[in-house]
Order: sequence, then structure tokens, then C-alpha cells
Amino acid sequence: MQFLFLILVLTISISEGGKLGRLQSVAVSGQVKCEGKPAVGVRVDLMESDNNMEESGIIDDDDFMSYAVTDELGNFNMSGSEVEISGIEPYVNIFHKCDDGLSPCQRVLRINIPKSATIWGDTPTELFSIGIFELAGKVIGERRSCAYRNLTSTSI
Ligand SMILES: [Ca+2]
Ligand SMILES: [Ca+2]
Repeated sequence: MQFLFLILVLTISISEGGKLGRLQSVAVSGQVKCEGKPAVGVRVDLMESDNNMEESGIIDDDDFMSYAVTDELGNFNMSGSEVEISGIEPYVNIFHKCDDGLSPCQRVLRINIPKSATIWGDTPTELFSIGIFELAGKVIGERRSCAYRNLTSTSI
């Protein structure tokens, strides 16, 4: 009987997008500034970590869920979902050139989103806000990336 139950659970789980686990989702918003002015045209990726203690790609590539580009006020707002057995661990990567001079590529600022902001299912019921974030100051552990360097000309 327990075995049959297990088969049933696995069948239901696998049917959701071909990945093992259950669909979960998250919604996030925020406003980014550069030296007090709205940071316009900044790319923000909503990711799901599969490398809790390491950089993405060491164990497995983190999952890309969604992205947004900040509007004329520096605001972004997006939601995303991912199938996973355990709870999802969402974060945003903000790719920007604020206070970066002529350095190649872009600064990448990572902000983790708390698990309390995630929900089972495909429709987030609450919006997690990172608030207003000033990009100029360096944050310990920030990286650089050339993934979206073509956006640089239209970004700050
Ligand atoms: Ca994960
Ligand atoms: Ca994952």
C-alpha cells in the first residue's frame, strides 16, 4: 500500500513540467538607484539557487526563472516559478554599471529572497520588495559578468 502511494506521488510530481518536485513561485519588486538617481534600463534576473554554499555552476547551474529591466524610475517587478522537491531558494541578480567607470562588463549584485516569500503553486500571493537599493557602494562578494554587456550602452 505504501509502495502504491509512493508511485502515485511520483507520478503526480513528474507530470509537472517533467522535473521531479512541485511547482513553486515567487514575486519580487524593488527600486534601484545610482548615486541617488533612478537606475534606468538595468537588467535584473530572478534565479533559483541549486548551489547554496557555492557559486552557480559548481554543483549545477542555478535555474533562470524570469527577468525584468528597470523602468524610468528604476523600478522592477516580476514573478517566476520553478519545480523542485524541496523549497525553492530564489534570489535576484542585478547587472549594472553604476560607479563602475570604464571597467569591462558589469557589476553583479546578488540579493537573496527569503523562503517566506515563496509559495507552492504557480501564482504568488504576495510581492516581496527589496525596497530602494543604492547600487553605487560596493557590496562584499559582488561579482562581475559579461552576460549582458550589450545592455551597457543603454544602461547607466
Ligand atoms: Ca534550489
Ligand atoms: Ca532548482
